[in-house]
Amino acid sequence: MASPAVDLRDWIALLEREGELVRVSAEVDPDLEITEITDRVVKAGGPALLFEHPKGAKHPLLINQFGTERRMCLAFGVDRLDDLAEKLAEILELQPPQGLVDKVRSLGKLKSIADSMPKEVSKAACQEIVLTGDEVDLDRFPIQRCWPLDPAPFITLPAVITKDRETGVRNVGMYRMQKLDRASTFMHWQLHKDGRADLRAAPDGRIPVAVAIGLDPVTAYSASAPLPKHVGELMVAGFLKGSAVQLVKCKTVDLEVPANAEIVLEGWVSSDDVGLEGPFGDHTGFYTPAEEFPIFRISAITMRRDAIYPSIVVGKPPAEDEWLAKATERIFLPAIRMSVPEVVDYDLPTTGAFHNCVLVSIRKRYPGHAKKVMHAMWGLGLLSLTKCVVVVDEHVDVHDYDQVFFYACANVDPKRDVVLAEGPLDQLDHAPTLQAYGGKLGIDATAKGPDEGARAWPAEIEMTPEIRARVDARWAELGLPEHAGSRDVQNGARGGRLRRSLQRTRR
Ligand SMILES: Cc1cc2nc3c(=O)[nH]c(=O)nc-3n(C[C@H](O)[C@H](O)[C@H](O)COP(=O)(O)O)c2cc1C
Ligand SMILES: [Mn+2]
Repeated sequence: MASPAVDLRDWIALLEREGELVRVSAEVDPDLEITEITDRVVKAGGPALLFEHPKGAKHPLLINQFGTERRMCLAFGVDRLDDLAEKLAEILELQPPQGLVDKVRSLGKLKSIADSMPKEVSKAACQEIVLTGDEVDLDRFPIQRCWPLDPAPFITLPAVITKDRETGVRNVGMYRMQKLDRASTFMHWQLHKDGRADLRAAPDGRIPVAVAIGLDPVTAYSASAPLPKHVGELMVAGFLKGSAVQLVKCKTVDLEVPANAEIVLEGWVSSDDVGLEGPFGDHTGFYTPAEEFPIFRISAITMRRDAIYPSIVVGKPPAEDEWLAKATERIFLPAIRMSVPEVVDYDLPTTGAFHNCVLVSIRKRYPGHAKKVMHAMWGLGLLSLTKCVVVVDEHVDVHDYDQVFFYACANVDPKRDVVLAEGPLDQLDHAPTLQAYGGKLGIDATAKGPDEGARAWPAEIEMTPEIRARVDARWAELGLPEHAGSRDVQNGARGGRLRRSLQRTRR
């Protein structure tokens, strides 16, 4: 596998070499039309699209760069997304070294962390062109109006950079930005997000903000990663890329931005400069209603010559953001295991819009263990917003939704095994009675015994390994269809798309 792309252009070239990109030279309208074209291509598992002539704009638009597992793996330079988890697990589980060989190996790992810290450079491609004052003009970019009830165009793939006044820790978050006019947008950082916390903590209620648009795919991904507030996204991006993110000082605000960005917006956000943002056709599959958010006043636009503007459309799943979320699911598994080591694996179904449902398999050891894990999930980072947690035993493949459904039905006495709780919910969820707060459902679909109030648990039906091996060996001779002989056909489960494609490793 090649190492990850160094910038967006390098990434586009890689996609093109791999047959993963189609250039569209016909003029298309960023107002709704690009959404309709892209949504069809995304849902068909099609290629990234480079719209070379978006109507009314001076820059081309890249979309669907993340839309398949293969492209996501190309982005990270891995064969499987699980390889990323293994890389992180090595660091997280670093033990005191035993012998000399062990010591040398640990030093190598520590060095790779040290080398991951962002580095400052003095000259950057993202500042080849600098526009200030009246020259600041968002109209030059093909900003998409994504869905019919959206009131305006939205910048959908930004990396929004702020700093914690107290600790100096830099935050990078992906928060959509509704265009207000040539030189201002809204800043949609939600209740539970770090960018918003940085504004809340500013003594004078005003902070500088820089927005990097058009990054290499790993750095762009890192803006969407739900890291603890004190962990820098750019350090993680550097670690995942295997080379430090290079930063350059902004021209009009006291912040640094990735030097390789195509476009940078610099400016200010104040807590008393707000307005009604939205509605917006969101990843929930519904329009999130208009709500008050702060306004971002742009003091400068800096960019590369011939800057390329990247975008993404969220909507009814599956959409392009599916694979950004799947990368997060895989990358965070070792971190979850640090706090909840009994977790074997977990899955956030795309159709559950990620925060609606978590399926988790555990090594169950004591009465109430599944219920303990539900509460752990409801206490972990942004997983705390999860509405429904289904817990299954370690032998169940959580990526095979038919299997999970089988156990969630077969192993459950709703009176005994269902937990109803309350807690914080996603701000965008339209269903709860109150916004951002409401009910939670836990389903214990593990096997239970008398120590949990069940009767003696029956044995599950399984064929012996000897007979299985014999039939495997004889399949060809039987003259039956080849695919029916696959071991995947067990428990009545057909095996989900994800299971087939991701080929998990278990520990
Ligand atoms: C395409 C896309 C769009 C997103 N839009 C928003 C948004 O508008 N507001 C928001 O708060 N989070 C949004 N998110 C989720 C955040 O990027 C994510 O929660 C991230 O962890 C935020 O960074 P933070 O943890 O540093 O706050 C979006 C994620 C993706 C992939
Ligand atoms: Mn953060």
